[in-house]
Amino acid sequence: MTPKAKSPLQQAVAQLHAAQQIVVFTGAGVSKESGVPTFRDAQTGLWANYNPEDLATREGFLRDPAMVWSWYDFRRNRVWTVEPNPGHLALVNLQSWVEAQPERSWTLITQNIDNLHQRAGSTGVLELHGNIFRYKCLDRNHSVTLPEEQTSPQESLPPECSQCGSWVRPDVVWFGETLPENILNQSYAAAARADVMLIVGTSGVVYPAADIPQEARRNGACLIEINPEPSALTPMVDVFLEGPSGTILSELTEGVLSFCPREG
Ligand code: BJW
Repeated sequence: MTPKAKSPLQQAVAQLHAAQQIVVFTGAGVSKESGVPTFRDAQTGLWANYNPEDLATREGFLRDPAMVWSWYDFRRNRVWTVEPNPGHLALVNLQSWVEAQPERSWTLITQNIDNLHQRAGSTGVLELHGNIFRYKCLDRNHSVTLPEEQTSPQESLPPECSQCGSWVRPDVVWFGETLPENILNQSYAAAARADVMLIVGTSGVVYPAADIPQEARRNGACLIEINPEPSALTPMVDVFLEGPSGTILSELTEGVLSFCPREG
């Protein structure tokens, strides 16, 4: 009797179980089931007529600082009030399993600025595009601390830096800006030594972040992708797990933790 072909999920479980260096690369889709719209989801409400790619720039901020500040205010409040979802939690369980075994290593790289991986319990997260809960000033990158409750009920101008007087902005990476060098270097290094890279919920269109899975591929890693739809990275992956990451990551983690090599 010929053995039954493995499903994509079984293939992914077996690859993860065999891997020593496991790297996860996430995008906005991993937070979708928490109620956070993805970056390229249609804008709603006040910002329905704006392209997010025009707002997430220095030029957009200088053109209309009050509007861009309140866009971030709105998004910060939204992510503050939501909870990590089963996908974030599954990654925490997978990290614990990996780190309980000295021969294995774990790196979680995220493009997300929403802090949800950390709130779920992930540690050592490499944030490529910054964090919406941190602030710096526009001209000199002075780090700025603001009260947690920083919501302006209506559009209002951003605060000014107490050291240089320039606008305060979120400490995120806008288009045309360079990514934090040490985080980018650590991400490339992790990608280069990965045995398996798990790519979750990203369109894979924003660079240089989207080059990180490609670095893993160039160095021989097995790429496993989770997404309800094909992305720009799908043509290069080994295993495509189609569906929402909350469900698929839970199944994948359960599979890895209960994997029996003789049956797999
Ligand atoms: C689900 C799901 C579920 C749905 N479960 N999944 C090379 C080629 C072309 C262009 C460039 C290039 N190099 C540089 C550029 C320019 C530019 C760029 O990439 N542009 C492209 C858009 C064409 N890059 C830059 O400007 C970067 N800087 C740079 O290169 O500096 C060097 C330089 C400096 C000066 C001059 C020249 C060069 C900076 C990029 C910064 C990106 N920042 C943002 C905004 C952060 C702040 C904010 O949020 O406001 O980061 S843009 C935005 O995109 C955000 C995200 O992190 C990033 C990636 O988006 P992501 O996560 O993939 O989200 P989506 O919405 O695109 O996709 C969601 C996915 O989820 C989809 O696939 C869904 O199917 C899926 N999904 N439900 C799982 N339940």
